[in-house]
Amino acid sequence: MKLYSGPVSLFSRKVEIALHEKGLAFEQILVPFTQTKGYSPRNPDVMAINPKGQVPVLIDGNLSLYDSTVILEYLEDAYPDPALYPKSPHERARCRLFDLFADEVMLAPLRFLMHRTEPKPDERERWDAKEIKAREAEPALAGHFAELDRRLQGQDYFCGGFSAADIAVFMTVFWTRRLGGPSLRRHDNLGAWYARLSRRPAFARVVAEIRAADERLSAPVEGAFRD
Ligand SMILES: N[C@@H](CCC(=O)N[C@@H](CS)C(=O)NCC(=O)O)C(=O)O
Repeated sequence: MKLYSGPVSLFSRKVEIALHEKGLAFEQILVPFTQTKGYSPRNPDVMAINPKGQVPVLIDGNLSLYDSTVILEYLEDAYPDPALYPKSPHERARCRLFDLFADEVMLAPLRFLMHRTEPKPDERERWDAKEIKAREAEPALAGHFAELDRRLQGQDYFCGGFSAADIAVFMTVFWTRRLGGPSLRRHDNLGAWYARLSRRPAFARVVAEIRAADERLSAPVEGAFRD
């Protein structure tokens, strides 16, 4: 298998965690990325396979796929052991909703924090305007943390056992912390869950790779990973 990934691509790294959790070997192809120019120049294979031009892109034999959620669902069908989705249709659907909640609902406010890893522009006003929007988005993220904390009451994972829901939600919580967003303090269930996942080798490996990539590519973020 080949995975076109980005060094600090939330969705590519989500797929990498799933591949590691399933014990699947893959060739990682990191596409060019800088904080000033983004994904440029575009990788020609990614452009040919994904009409959106985005990573992740997975090639397995003669099958080419894009979109992290589609890829995770394919991996589950093709390589069911160990399972990353529950067995019952109800539980599987609930698990997919968590994935959608992380990738679409939480991502909406999270996008407003993304300038924080870019170098500060010369005109201070442009940065300040973005920061105003980021501060306005942070309460929504804090509200999502509170809701996730509530959903974890009395359980170790979001959908019974460990699942793809945990991978997707972890990525947005990790990204929020990476970008200096709301703290996990006062969310004991969510904090314990985050620590539990961070100890899994697949998560620890991918987190270490992202943090190493940030050292090379990203501006330091005030308040990142503070608590
Ligand atoms: N829904 C897609 C989102 C993929 C996505 O947004 N990829 C980003 C990197 S994390 C990208 O390639 N951005 C470049 C662009 O949008 O032009 C998925 O889950 O894979």
